Amino acid sequence: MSEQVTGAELLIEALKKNDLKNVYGVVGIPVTDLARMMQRSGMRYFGFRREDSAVNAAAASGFLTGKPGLALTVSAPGFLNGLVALGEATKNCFPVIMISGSSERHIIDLNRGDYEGLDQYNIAKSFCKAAYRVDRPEDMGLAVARAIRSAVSGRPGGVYLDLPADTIGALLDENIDPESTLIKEDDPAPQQRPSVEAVDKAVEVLKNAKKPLIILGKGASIAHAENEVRDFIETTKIPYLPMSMAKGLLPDDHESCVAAARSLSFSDADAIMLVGARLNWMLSHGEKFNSDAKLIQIDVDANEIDSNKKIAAPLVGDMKSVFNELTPAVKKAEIKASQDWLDALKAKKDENFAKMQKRLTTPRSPMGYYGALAPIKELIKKNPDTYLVSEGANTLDIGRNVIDIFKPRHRLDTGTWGVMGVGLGYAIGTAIETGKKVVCVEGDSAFGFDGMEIETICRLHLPITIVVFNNGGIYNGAEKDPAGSDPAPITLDAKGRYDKLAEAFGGLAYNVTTPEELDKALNEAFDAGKPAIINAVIDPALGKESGHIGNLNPKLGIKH
Ligand code: ADP
Ligand code: TZD
Ligand code: MG
Repeated sequence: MSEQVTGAELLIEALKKNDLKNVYGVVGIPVTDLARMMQRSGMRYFGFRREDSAVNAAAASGFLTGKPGLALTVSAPGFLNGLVALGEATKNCFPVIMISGSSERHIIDLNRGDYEGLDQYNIAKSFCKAAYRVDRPEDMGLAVARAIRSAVSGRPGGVYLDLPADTIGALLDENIDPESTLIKEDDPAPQQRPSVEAVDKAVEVLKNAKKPLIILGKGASIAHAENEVRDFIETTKIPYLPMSMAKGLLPDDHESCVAAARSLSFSDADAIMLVGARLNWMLSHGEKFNSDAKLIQIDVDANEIDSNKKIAAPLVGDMKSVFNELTPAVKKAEIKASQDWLDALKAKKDENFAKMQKRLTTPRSPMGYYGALAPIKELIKKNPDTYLVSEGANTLDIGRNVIDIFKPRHRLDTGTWGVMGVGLGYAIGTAIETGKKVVCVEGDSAFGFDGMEIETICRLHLPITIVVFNNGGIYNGAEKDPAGSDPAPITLDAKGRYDKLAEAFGGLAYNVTTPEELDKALNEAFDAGKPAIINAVIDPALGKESGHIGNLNPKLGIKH
């Protein structure tokens, strides 16, 4: 660093010192030069079309690498565009730091009216795990250290870092050694071991169980605990159900996976072990479990325990440490799932597999969801290193059941907040961080939220194949307004050619109407490793209201 350094230089040096080198953002006043300087200093800066996509890319990076992803936005509107994604990352427990340029405090605090002026710092607080504002250049190193530790320790999440324009440009006092202001974080997410009593209690519950079940949540993926989880499951033979972003921790075709016997396992299990999975809406707050089932919960956040149901045996600690204590204890207690229970689940699984196979292979015209998903399922099976990103309602829900995942953290989707418009940002972050191919399965509505990121994908030459399930609507596309001639609230353009967007930016474009055409286009685009959009025409009459969660709609008694 030169003798007198700016806040911008100190920020960059602090990030680099902590091995944070990729930044996803959108520039403008007051961060354009900052982004240039990042790039010139050896960091990689990736420019997006909207801030939520940039923050989503950074969040995907956090999920995949375990280090906080970095996003950069301009003030007020850019900040607000990014805030949904920051909120979502926080809900998802993905570590990410959103850095936004902001106005000078003396203008904001007296509400004097600034270009893109907003009290960002105070607004951000309720949408993230922690928010920090840096008022002096000498605090830049401290701010980055605090942001990193907040993002990754305990339950990971989103952190907001507010950079007023005057701090970015401020010069460090020449009497302060710049290097002395920087901090390299050492062990930012320290182990948290469960107590011996907690482990004993969990073993006791498992010992008394006749029909134990494990629900694997994305907390286990975030913790990179695949080896520990596998050891536990293969030791005890306890059947498990993966939540969507826990798919692939163990391959979905593992003999202990009972995803295809979900209802039976919920209704019959007498002990359920939640492994990094909250009892939130995704698990119907535990209401569908056998009401006598005893619950065990592994979570790094003690506050999660008893949040919806009484937890008989809480195991509070980080996932790896918990299994390091629990697995030897269950080995010693010789805990094994009973063969009767496994046989009952296997019978149900076989029955449901047969039904699924029929759905996937029964020809129908126009093309349906299952017919369109079959070639994608095959492609991922043949190429298990491929990452799958998905969003939509029916597209997401049916796809989650159909497409098997074979490797940890190889599926990213709408997540805990159910947000549309995450797909392309996640796909871009994933392709950049892993260097691997990504298939992005998008409902036509979902794609509309962030579709312009196809320009980003093409500009960066990323190997992302987007398949748009075009059924002409939010949920479906066949509805008419019975009282007039305006399109119905759920209607979109079923004849729209989403593939043409790829063509506009030099990507590959396909329009397909049958599973065979989709298979051919998908494999061609995938093999080419180039940006591609496949417009997959799906029967507009198909698609249930709200996919698999239509029960959450208030009942207003209208016909549709
Ligand atoms: P899913 O949606 O897959 O059911 P959730 O997002 O609801 O999963 O739950 C993830 C849980 O995992 C959160 O409660 C979070 O606190 C927990 N978690 C995150 N990281 C770890 C970790 N390293 N060790 C243990 N628990 C973790
Ligand atoms: N806005 C945002 C940001 N997130 C949302 N989840 C919604 C609106 C509401 N919504 C859903 O919950 S799913 C969905 C919307 C708009 C799109 C469903 O249509 P699709 O998928 O075309 O993506 P299918 O296959 O037609 O069901
Ligand atoms: Mg649709």
